Amino acid sequence: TDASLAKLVKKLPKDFLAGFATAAFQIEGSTDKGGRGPSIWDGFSRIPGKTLDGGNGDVATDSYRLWRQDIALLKNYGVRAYRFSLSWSRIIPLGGRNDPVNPEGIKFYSDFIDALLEAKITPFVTLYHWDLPQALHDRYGGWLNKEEITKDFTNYAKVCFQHFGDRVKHWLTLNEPWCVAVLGYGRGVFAPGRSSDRVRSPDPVNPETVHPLLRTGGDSKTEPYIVAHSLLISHAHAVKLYRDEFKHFQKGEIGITLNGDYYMPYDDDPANATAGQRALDFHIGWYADPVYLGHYPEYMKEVLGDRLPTFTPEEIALVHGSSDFYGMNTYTTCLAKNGGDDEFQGNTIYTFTRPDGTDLGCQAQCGWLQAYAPGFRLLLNYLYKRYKLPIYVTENGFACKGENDITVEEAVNDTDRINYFKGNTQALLDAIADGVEIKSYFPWSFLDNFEWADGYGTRFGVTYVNYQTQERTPKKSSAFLMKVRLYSPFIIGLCLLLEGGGSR
Ligand code: GBH
Repeated sequence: TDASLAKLVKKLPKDFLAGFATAAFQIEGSTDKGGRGPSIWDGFSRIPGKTLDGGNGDVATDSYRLWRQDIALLKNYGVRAYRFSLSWSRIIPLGGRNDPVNPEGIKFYSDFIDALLEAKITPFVTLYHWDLPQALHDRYGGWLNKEEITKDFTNYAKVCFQHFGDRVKHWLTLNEPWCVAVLGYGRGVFAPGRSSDRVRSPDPVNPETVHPLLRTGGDSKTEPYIVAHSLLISHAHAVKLYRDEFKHFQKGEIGITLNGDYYMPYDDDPANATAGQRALDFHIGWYADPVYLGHYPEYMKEVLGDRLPTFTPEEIALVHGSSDFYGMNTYTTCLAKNGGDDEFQGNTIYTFTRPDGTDLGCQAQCGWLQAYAPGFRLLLNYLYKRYKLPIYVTENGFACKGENDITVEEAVNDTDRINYFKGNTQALLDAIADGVEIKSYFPWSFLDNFEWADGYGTRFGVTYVNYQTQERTPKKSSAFLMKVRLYSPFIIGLCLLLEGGGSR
C-alpha cells in the first residue's frame, strides 16, 4: 500500500536527493532573448518533418520567463533537489573559447540558482543536454572535431564552474552521449540530423564554403563512433579541470549521466542471453566501460574494427575514473533476441512481447517504453556490480498513452504514470535492500515539455502544461510522490487537495 511504501521511503538516507529533472531546450523557449545564440536544435526543430507535430523549441514551457513560478511549484511539491541543464548558447552565444561570455545568460542562471537555494532546493546541474551552439557545428563540425570541441567544451565548463560553482555542488557534464552520437549522427532523427540515410540527412550546404568535415550529409557507419569519442574526451577534460582547479575549494562532485535500459533475455536460449549482454554493451558499455573500467567493450572492438577510434595512452588515463558516481537515466526494459542487423542495438532484436504473447508491461505513448519495475531493480544491481560506484538516478519517467488527446481534467488522472512510479519506487527500495548504493531519484519530468523529435504530443510531466496559456496543473502522480513522502510537501495537505481531483 501507499502507507507501507511511505514507511520504507522514510528509511532512505538523510541526504537522498529526490526531485525532478528537466533540460534547457525542452522548457526554456525565448530562444532569441537575453542575448542567447542559436543552438543546433533551434534550426533542426524548425525544419518541417523533423518533429512529429511540427513543434519547435521557440516557446516550449516558456520557463525562461516563468521560472519564478516554476520554482514556487517545485517548492510546493516539496522536492529536495532539481536537475536542470544550462544552455551553452545563453552563456557563450557563439560557443567558442575565444567568443564572448554573455552576462545576461550568467545572470539568468545565477538568479535561478539563488532562488532554488532560497527555496531549500539543491541544484543538480547538467552542462550539456544536446543543445550545441550552432556556430561550433558550422565553424568546425562540432562533435566531429575532437581537437576543437574538447577545448571549447572545457572552456564552457570552466565559465560555469567559475560563475556557479560556489553554489552548485552536483555537476553532470553530458546527458546521454549515446543519444547525441546515434540519434544525431547515426539515425539522423536528432540534431544535427546527420546520417547516411539521404532522405533524413540535410543536403550538404555549399561544399565550397562548408567545413570539410560537413561536406557529406553524414556517414552512419563512422560518425557516431567519432562523435562518441570526442564526447568522452571532452567530458574527461572538463572533469579534470574541475578536480584540478575547483574541487579543492568548491567541494562538489562531478560525473556523466548515461541512458540505458535493461535488456532481459527473451527466453532461456543462451544465444538470447548473449544478445542481451551485447545490447547492454552497445548502449551502456560504450561509454561506461571507458569511464569506469578504462576501455571500450571487447564486443564493440570486434564488430567495429578500425571504425572504433582508439584512445591514446594519455586520453584513456584521462577518461578512466572520470566520474565520481554512476549517473543513470533509465526508462524501460526490453526482451532481447539474438539476430537482426541493427548495429546500434548490438545486432539484437528488441521486443516487449513475451514468448506467450503477452506484453511485458503497460504501454506508454512512445513505442520504446513499457513499464516493467523488476527490470529497474535488475539494472540497478547490474550497474552497481559492474561499475562499483554509488548511483544517482537522474531520470526515470513515463508518458501515458493518449494523454495529449484528452482534456486537462482527464489528463491529471494519470494512473499509468502513478503505477509506474509506484513500481519503480518499490524497485528502488528493493535494490537498496539488495545492497546497491543509490543517492538520488529524479523522475522525468517536472513539466510536460518539448519531447525532441516527438514534439509536444508526448507528455512526460507530473505537471500538465496547457501550451496555449502556459497554465500548469499538477497531475495526480505529483500528489502520489508526495504521499509516499519521496517529497515533503511545503504546503501541508497539498497532496490531499490534489488527490481531490487535479485542482489548480
Ligand atoms: C531521455 O532520453 C532524455 O534525456 C530526455 O531529454 C527525454 O525527454 C526523455 O528521455 C524522454 O524521452 O527509437 O531509436 O529513436 C531517454 C533515452 C534513448 C529513449 C533513445 C528513447 C529512442 C530510441 N532515450 N530512445 S529510437
